[in-house]
This record gives sequence, structure tokens and C-alpha cells, in this order.
Amino acid sequence: MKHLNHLLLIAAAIAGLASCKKEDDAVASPGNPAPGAAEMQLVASGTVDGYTVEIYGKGTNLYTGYNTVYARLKNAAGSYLGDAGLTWEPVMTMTMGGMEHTHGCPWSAPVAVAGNASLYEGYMVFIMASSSMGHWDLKVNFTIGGTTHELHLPLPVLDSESEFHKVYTSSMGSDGTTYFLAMLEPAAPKTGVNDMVVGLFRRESDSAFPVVDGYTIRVDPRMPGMGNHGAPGNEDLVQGTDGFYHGKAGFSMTGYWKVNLMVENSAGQLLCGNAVTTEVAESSVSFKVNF
Ligand SMILES: [Cu+2]
Repeated sequence: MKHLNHLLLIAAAIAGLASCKKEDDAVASPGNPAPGAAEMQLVASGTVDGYTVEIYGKGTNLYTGYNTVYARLKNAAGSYLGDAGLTWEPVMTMTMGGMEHTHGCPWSAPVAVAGNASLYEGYMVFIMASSSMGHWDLKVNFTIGGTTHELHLPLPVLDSESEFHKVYTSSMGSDGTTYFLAMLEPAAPKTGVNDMVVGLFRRESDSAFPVVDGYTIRVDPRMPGMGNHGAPGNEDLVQGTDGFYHGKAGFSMTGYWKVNLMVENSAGQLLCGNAVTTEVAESSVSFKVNF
């Protein structure tokens, strides 16, 4: 019942109740040059016990779907600290009918970036946008001198989906499990064969959304505006050593493509989505690109 409720909440959120918040502060700290620093933007910060935690995204906003996220920890003197056992956990608090409900999303633990011990990097796959019905907070813990500090940072999350753009989707599998698919690549689709990278996760509980191992994601991009034609070069996605699913998507021309997907388990059993045929124009599970 709780689970059903949650699906209803997800559906309602997808209906488009995204709120908007913008942060334009760039991360330009001369004392702490970071790889890719130019594209890092502050999305949240807060102070506890004299320590400031800064959270950065790869742009001015966080969105539903896959986000690379960075964190830095600063002491009262303004020095950035490494080795502080920093952990994070995104949590959404939703209120409906006066009842409060919390849930998480898929995310990875923050790890120190090579060559910069005071910059932590990980990812978060937000499964709902912030709205009047719910908000995301990032629970951050770190330990200094044997004392653990905790703070909760509000994280505004915008809806990434629009009419011709969709990089995140979820689906109830025929095995009764809810699956979450987030597209990392192609981030900038081009004509020809594109590398495709997708994160595949499942809902184990309200607070556990582990990576799904050993499945296959079948990919069939089509152009709905041009007789639903496809293109050569597609390769089904299989899991790489990084945990993400890797394959190829063929886009033979510019324009709008629906990237139809099917999720199969390691036994080859179809769990989510359906084949595209002359009678069935699309899969129930898909991404959308337009370029
Ligand atoms: Cu939610």
C-alpha cells in the first residue's frame, strides 16, 4: 500500500509541479583548483559548528535523472579539509493528506577526487522533482577530531523532462520491482552512432535503490515524425566495470528521436518495455533526444 501510494506520488510529481531556484555562484577558489572546476556550480551550502559544507553540480541546477555532484568542506578559517569521512544521503520528504513520508533515490558515496583530497565527487539520480508536495534535503555527515557533525541542506531539484527531452524514466517490471533508468550519454547527441551510457537501479526499500547487475537494456531509437524509421549502429547495453550500462544508439539524421528501451534480466526475461513493431509504435519505456 505504501508502495502504491508512492507510485501515485511519483505520477503526480511528473505531472509538473517543479519549483525553481537558481544559484549563480561559481566555484572559483584559487587555493583549491579542481578538475573540471569551470563547470562546477554551487547548488547548496550550509554551516554547522563552524564548518561549511558546499555542494556543487555540473551546472546551476540539479535535475531529475543523473547528476554528478561534488562536495567540499571548509573550516572557520576558510581552509578546505580532506580526510573528514564525509558521507551524504539525499532524502525527499513528502506530505500528502497530512501524512509525512520520506524516501531516497539512487546515489553513490562521495569519494575524494584524484589529486584533490578536499574535493569529493559522486552522483545522485533524483527520481522526483521538488514541488509543493515534497522537497529534497541532503543529509551530510563528517568527522573531525573524533567528533561527528551533521547538517541537512535543502536541494532544489528541477524536472528534466520536456516534450522532446527525456533522460530519466522509471517502470514497474513484470517481476513486481520498480526500475529506474537514467541516461548519462549521449549528453550531446550527434548524427551517426552514439555511445550510450545508462544507470539502471531498482527500488529495494524507501531508502535503498541499488544498482541492478547483469541485465541487458535493448535499445531501438526511432523517428516518430518520419514514419518511425530507425537507424543502423544500435548495440544493446550491457553492464561495464563502472556499474553503468554501455552500448550504442544510431541517429541517422538530426531531429527528434524516441529511444525505445526494453529491460531484460540475466535469464533473458523481458521485465520492462516492449518491442516496436508496425502495429506498436513505441515502447512503454523510453528516452527522448532532439538535436
Ligand atoms: Cu518523492
